[in-house]
Amino acid sequence: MTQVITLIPILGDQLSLGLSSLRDADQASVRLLMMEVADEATYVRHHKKKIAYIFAAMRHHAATLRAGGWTVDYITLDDPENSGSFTGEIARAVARLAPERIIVTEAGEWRVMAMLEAWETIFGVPVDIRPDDRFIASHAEFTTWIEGRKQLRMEFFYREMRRKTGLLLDDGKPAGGEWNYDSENRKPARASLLMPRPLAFAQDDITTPVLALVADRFADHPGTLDRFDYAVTKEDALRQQAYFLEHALPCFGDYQDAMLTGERFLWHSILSPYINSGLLDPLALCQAAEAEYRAGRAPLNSVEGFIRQIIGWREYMRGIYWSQGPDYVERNFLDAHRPLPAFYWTGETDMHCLKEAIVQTLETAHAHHIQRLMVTGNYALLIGADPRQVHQWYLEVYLDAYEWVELPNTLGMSQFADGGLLSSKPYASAGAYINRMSDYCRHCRYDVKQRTGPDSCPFNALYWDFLVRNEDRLGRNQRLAMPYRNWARMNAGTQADIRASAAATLASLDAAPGYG
Ligand code: FAD
Ligand code: DLZ
Ligand code: SF4
Repeated sequence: MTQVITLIPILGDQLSLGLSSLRDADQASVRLLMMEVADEATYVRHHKKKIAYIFAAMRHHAATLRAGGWTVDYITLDDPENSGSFTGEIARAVARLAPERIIVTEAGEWRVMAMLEAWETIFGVPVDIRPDDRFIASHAEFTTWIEGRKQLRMEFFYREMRRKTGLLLDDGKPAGGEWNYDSENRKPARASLLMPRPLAFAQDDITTPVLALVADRFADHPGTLDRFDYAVTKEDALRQQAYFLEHALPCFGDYQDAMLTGERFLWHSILSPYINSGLLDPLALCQAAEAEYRAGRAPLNSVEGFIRQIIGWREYMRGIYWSQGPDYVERNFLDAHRPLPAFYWTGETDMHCLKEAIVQTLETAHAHHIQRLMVTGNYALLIGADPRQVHQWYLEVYLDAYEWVELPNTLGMSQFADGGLLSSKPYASAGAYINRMSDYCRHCRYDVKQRTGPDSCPFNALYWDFLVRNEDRLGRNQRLAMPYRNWARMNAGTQADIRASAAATLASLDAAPGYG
């Protein structure tokens, strides 16, 4: 029997064959270790579909690795010996195999990185923690980029990433003459028979037992397992990628910010779960999107917009997460402390926009960006919800949620809890924005045109109340000068009515039990 000298743990979001820890490894003397562990499934109460997705994708990936010649120790959640934690499983593997060293690709969050960094001391075995080069910018590159900048703006970072990757460049200049076509990407959508729907993948004999296991062990977690049809292999994720490029990318730009009743996916790609867990390669995906533009099959505003989300926003969020340190999660610039309302876990609310976003989240573990930012995020911001609870909710309920990407999006972009590191003003809006970008208000029991009273859209009074409540912190923000001026122009009676309406909404939230 060959002496095992190298142990390589592969975490649940490291499902890529080109992973840095596997590079140059000698298959004959390496043991791979994959672990389904209770601690990772329960440190927050992940959506049932999210746990099922991760376990099913991990099991399929283990099969692929074995077929490729690797020896894999795969620890299932129901293994009676399962210790329940990454470190417990490394302890068992070290006892079983006596490895001479451990090689691991860095983890995607501070909490797990701290575990990896402790292994060398705990086990007395050298641990080589390698960079995760599935990302385009290294930690060092991002740190260099932020050094000396007073204001961080994604747009400038994005241009660097365009230059680094060569994406959409013609002789070093941006294709079409502009770096960014966002102004063309704000059309509201109409229900269309031609709207693409993401592909639905059948469950196989690896996925079916995972669903039974999750149903049994995580019955009290949010969400449903009904109609689990996500891809759980690289091949199927590539099928969804090809489907998106052909059918949805051409309209992606135009309708990027649109929302429609009953339309859960619109022209979005639904690829984030696959990119984030490693089944899809972000750079190869962007190159494939560029090829659609070069071949004349997709317009520039769509392709540039899509590529910007991935090499711009996605990389930028990761850079912010690691550059701000583990205490970033503690920030609460607006000193907000209200519990997140219980309806975030049930969808039981008369506010149609929130109901649509939350019910689809519980059913599919997915919502698109504008639903996350301008519906659920906006409402949480306006009522003064505790950003840490908001963060926990987003981390729990979305299939694509890993802390490195979820936290800056939620705490920074959506809740303004970092005081403006990520966005120059809060993404706060009254009902008019939702009305402009969706058909939600037409189906709602509230009237988006009314500012006060029992039938008024709650977003309206809450919006003004949010500004007034936070005037100390936001009143000097130049980008909010106009709304503050508009507030000052209202007569005292109108102001009092608005504040009373908001107070009634907030009091009703405080009277209902929040989620414990
Ligand atoms: P598309 O609209 O098709 O976009 C293409 C790709 O661009 C996505 O797959 C994703 O990889 C990337 N992308 C787009 N916007 C962002 C962004 N703001 N940050 C990072 N990548 C982006 N995205 C996550 O991947 N995980 C999260 O946990 C997450 N949490 C979020 C929380 C909040 C409050 C908000 C406002 C946004 C969050 N996002 C998160 C960003 C975005 O909503 C999702 O990436 C997107 O909805 C995924 O669906 P899609 O694949 O159809 O995206
Ligand atoms: C999110 C998650 C869940 C639910 N379960 C596991 C698991 O059992 N095993 C595993 O290796 N990873 C899991 N993950 C992902 C990790 O919690 C973590 O997010 C990543 O390893 C990044 O640090
Ligand atoms: Fe949402 Fe207000 Fe429109 Fe109702 S009226 S859907 S609560 S924005």
